[in-house]
Amino acid sequence: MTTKTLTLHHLEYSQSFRILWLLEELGHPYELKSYNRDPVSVLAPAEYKAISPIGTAPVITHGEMALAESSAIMDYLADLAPDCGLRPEPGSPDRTRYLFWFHAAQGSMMPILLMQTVLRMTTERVPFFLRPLAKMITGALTKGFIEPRLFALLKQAEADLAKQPYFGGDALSLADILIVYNIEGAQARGLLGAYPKLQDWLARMKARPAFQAATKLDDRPSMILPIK
Ligand SMILES: N[C@@H](CCC(=O)N[C@@H](CS)C(=O)NCC(=O)O)C(=O)O
Repeated sequence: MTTKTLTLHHLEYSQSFRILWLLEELGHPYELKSYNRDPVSVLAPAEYKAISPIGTAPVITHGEMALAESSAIMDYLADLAPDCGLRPEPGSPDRTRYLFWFHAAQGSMMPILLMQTVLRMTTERVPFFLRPLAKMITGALTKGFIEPRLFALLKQAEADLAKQPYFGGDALSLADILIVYNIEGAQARGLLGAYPKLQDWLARMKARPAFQAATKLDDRPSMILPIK
């Protein structure tokens, strides 16, 4: 019987860092292929888009199968290691909290952070004479929509981390590994000042040997694309 090769196609400065971290936590054998972003578009290069079903990072291949979408990849990898303990069991006390944060990370928080980035980049790119108008519109969207939702999530995270040390409860779970990109992104935007529990959580995650091994393989100062 031939064993299928599991490959993480890792894009620099991207959400695929969290899959790298997960693979290091699992200790599951895998092959790593790293790709740089296109220097002009800053998007994934054409060779990456040819592998990923929807052209985005992360993507894994396992034999003939290619799977994109961070949370789907995480569940797929956890299915390969059913005893990994990274998903609180149905009926266990941490289950609901785990489900909430695993889904809120991608379903609520990530779109807001992405919207903020897109608005910032759009404002920077419009012709200078339109910039005051662009700033007015993005400012209104930021104050009226982005900030209230983002701060509600950060506030809830802070309150939950005051009760239990991990997003999924008493132990590390996929929720922590998934949300790290969001929390690191919030820190890069200077938004964690009022949230000491979140700062402490981030420091604890970064101190984990598997996180450090992933950082070494990634060979970048951060998983977040530097803000110019
Ligand atoms: N919801 C998707 C989002 C993927 C996504 O937007 N990835 C970004 C990297 S952080 C990307 O692929 N950017 C490069 C591109 O769009 O070409 C996931 O979690 O996998």
